[in-house]
Amino acid sequence: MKIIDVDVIVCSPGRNFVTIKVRTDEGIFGLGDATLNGRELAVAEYLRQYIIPCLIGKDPFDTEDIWQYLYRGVYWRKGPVNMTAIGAVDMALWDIKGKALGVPVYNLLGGRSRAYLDTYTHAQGTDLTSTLEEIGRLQDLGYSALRVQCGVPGLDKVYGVSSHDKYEPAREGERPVEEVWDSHKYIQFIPKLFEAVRLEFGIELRLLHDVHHRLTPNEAALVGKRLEHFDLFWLEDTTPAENQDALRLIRNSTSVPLAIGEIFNTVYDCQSLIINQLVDYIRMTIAHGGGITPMMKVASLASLYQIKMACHGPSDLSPINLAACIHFDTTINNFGIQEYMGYPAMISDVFQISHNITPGRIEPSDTPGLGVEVDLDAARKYPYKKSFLPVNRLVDRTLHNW
Ligand code: KDG
Ligand code: MG
Repeated sequence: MKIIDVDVIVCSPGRNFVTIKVRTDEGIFGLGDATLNGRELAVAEYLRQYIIPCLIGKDPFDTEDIWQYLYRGVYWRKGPVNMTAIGAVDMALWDIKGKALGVPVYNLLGGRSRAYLDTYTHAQGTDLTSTLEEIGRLQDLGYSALRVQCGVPGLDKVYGVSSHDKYEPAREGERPVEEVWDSHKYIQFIPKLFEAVRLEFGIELRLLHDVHHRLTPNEAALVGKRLEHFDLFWLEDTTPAENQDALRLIRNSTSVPLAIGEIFNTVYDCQSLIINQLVDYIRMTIAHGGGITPMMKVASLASLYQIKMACHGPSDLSPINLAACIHFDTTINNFGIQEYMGYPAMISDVFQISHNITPGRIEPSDTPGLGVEVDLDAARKYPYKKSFLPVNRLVDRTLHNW
């Protein structure tokens, strides 16, 4: 079998997605998600100009060699644009392999390690009252694991907590909107949030919280300690990931489980965190982590240290990435939990999935390949809309991490 052509489709059914369709001389095609929130066209053009010409004529079964060719062969390694493009190609090739052999991708990776996947979703509100209401609503729907985010009193907007009901921080426009941050206000408020949640809902709910890289190592240690007795499932991205030693300070100060890695692109971004056992969950996802091929290696390394994989699954990645995560999660032994935020209703015009998704749970399907379809005619009805993630500043306008 040979690759003969690759389409790059950019569409916006509710938000922007970059999709690739790898075509073969045998009529079988594979789908990949190349979406990088706020930088979509950079990946699309990188694919068109540099990656796709190198794929023509290659055998799509050679997933390892093609991955090495695209990663090591290029000389310029790593980076989110590069790795997202490679990730999309890799997942599309696994899709082709599965379809050609008539098996779901998880059967090519090691088979089923579990019957279903636990998922968590987002519960958020602009203030304490609306956040508690949202948790109650989601719990009634059947969710038992929730990422709880709440507007901080005195701050206008907090990483994606907006007036509308869904977490959607990207905003249409020619340049990013700006948000304002105050770590002191946040640190004072956040224990009150979790105290109120536990008081109202008891100890059964699994609670997750995302700090979104906002704190210094010492502030993160303090927050971890103050949240310890609320028994969190995890505390995510407490500090910017570039300084991996920061995690040692946090780890030595608190037993709160730590998650990190949604912006990581290679195993090297988490190698020292894993072998030094400084985190509990790795949040790399298939698209941004360079595909299924390298992510299986990350999972294997993490498994040696009882660290679990918990793929980033935001609605700014398409159902194709989610499908790739589902196959990966189904097969690895060290699966933690899968994030599933849901999508705007119009997404199903373009993407059709075969997995059974219910509140708090995903059951993988045995459809050959990744088990997801894309309707290209429908995609054309939703043209790309330039959007950016926000930029974040302190009250005195010093630039801070978003
Ligand atoms: O594009 C950025 C979002 O995917 C990110 O803000 C979501 O932090 C996030 C999460 O944990 O889902
Ligand atoms: Mg996150």
